Amino acid sequence: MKHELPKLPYAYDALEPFIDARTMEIHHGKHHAGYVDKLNAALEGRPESQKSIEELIRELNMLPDDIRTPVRNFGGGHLNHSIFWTSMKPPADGGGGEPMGMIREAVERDFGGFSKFKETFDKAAVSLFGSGYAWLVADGAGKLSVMPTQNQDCPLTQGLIPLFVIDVWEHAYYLKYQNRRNEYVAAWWNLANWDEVARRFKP
Ligand code: MN3
Repeated sequence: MKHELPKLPYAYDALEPFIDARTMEIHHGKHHAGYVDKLNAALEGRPESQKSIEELIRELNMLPDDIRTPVRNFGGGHLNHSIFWTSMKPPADGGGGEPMGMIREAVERDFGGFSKFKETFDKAAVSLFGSGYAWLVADGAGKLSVMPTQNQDCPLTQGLIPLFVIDVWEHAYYLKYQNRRNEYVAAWWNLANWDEVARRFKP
């Protein structure tokens, strides 16, 4: 089974002005595509090539030594970007705003309110040193938390369920925002896909 670059669920320019089309084109068409190619190359001829990307990342620490690092980096890159694209929705289609229903209730219960959640998430995204991601995750009991991960690590490896994610590698924002990661993170909230969070959240 070959892993494939997923099609974006919107056009490259659909997240303008918050994320520019050129950044999206390079990020999806070059960075993400590169991870998929390198993952396929690392798994070629191996029995692990039959596993889904979710299985590989969930079972990362049980993989044979010689493929664990490429799966961690390239497989993580593939899965994390797949989650990142669907964590966003064009503002014209209802991206942004605040969650409703069950997610709203869980956010209020576990963070003490939406603004406190947002503050925690912003801090994780802005203060992460180097390259990585900030995540909203749920544990097996449905309790929400925010966590940063370094490089291409994914919360799934720790048994957590990723609900949404912001990519804070420089390639995600540098063309438009240069070193102003805080401005990118602030703008990103206009794209938050709460419908996808609700779909992934199964307490
Ligand atoms: Mn990226």
